[in-house]
Amino acid sequence: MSAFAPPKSKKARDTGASSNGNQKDYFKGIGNIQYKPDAGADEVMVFKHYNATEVISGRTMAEWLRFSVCFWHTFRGVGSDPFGFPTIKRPWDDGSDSMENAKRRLRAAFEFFSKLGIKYWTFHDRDISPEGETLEETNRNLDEITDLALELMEQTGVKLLWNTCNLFANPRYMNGAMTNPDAHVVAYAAAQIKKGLEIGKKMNAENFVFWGGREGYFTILNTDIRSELQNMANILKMVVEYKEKIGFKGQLLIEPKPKEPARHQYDYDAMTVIAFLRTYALQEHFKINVEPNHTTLAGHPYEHDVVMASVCGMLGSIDSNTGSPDLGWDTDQFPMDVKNCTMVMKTVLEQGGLAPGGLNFDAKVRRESTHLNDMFIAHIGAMDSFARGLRSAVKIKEEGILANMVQQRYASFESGLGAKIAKGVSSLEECEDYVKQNGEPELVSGHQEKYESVLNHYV
Ligand code: XLS
Ligand code: NI
Ligand code: NI
Repeated sequence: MSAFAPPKSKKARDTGASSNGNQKDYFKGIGNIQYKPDAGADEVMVFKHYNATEVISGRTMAEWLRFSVCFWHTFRGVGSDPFGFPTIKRPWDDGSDSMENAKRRLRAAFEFFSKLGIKYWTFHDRDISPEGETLEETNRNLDEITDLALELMEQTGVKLLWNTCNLFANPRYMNGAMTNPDAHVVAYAAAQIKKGLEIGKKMNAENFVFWGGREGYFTILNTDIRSELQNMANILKMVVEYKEKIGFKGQLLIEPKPKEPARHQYDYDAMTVIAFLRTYALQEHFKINVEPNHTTLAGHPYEHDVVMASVCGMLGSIDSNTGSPDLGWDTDQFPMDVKNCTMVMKTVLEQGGLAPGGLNFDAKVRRESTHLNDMFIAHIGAMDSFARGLRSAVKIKEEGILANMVQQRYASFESGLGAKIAKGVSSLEECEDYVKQNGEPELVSGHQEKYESVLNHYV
């Protein structure tokens, strides 16, 4: 993940921007993004579908969609990849890991959030604040930076959807964090998480995310899987205890991903995480943060994990991005496919909303998209795609045509033997008697193409 690459130089470069001023001039010439439904095809710095205050199906669009900007890609991404150096240079960023630079990045970020009209943000501890020589120094840096972040949150009204700990970039975590074979490293991860929860409480985070960056294995030969899973569960139990002890109210979330950076990651997909949580009796305390690019990496259709988590009552939040399924790695692109967005919003509507979760754009502009405007265009395009998805999903729900078709398909479970099977009160003997009396079942069409045509009507 290039966004986590350490800065090349520790020396400050003159950005021409003052480090302590409050002036909002990092995005000169760009005003607040307006809703302009009749804008032409080439007008891309306006919302054509997302109208934050418009009430639709009982809530404002902002309440249904709960969009969030992620700090790591949008304010730490530099466009480097395994084959090429950074392509993206921001005027406020001198490339150093000084506290002044960290503060400038924050000020630029909050100007961006405000102009975009986005209500939430997310960050890793290490994105916003540099690591020091010791844990104590690192934590002091984080205290100072989050003081400023809180001030900016109060000034702008932007809230924290979630924070998380970066437990994968530092070399100490090369063999894992909570699942490291060395207890010393596991203790370090636990200490970092303790601070993360305190920061979450201080900033009123609505959720707290665990993404198991290096929790997995490269070879089974050197790995005691049973002990690693047990240790991870034990640390997560400590998390639940400490969260209650300090009175942090955020929802705990686990974000599945099948691979990258580890060859196999324990939190493979939504159902794997749910099985893990149930095995270790943690299911009451955690929900799932689904990232569709990870879902497709796991070999599933785009909306699969969103649906599976929701069906299990475990869908907490969504890292709304997309990949290029033809590539097979985590490209973290902005979600621009209206049909995908419709399928996600259909599930969100069916479960009555996502709060306290949201739609976090864990997405980065392409390394070729180097213009400052591209940051806006990417977010606006994705917000508009989800707004269209919401509008279509509301129509699908209100007209009820798809729901009726599905209900018809399962009608045989509404009465007679079907109802007894559905309630779990039948037996193998009774089923055998039924078949003896009724013979061979008829073939009933699944009508897949009809369902697909009906969906196309709305999108
Ligand atoms: C990486 C993950 C990461 C998490 C937060 O692939 O998506 O960005 O969302 O650690
Ligand atoms: Ni993510
Ligand atoms: Ni990802």
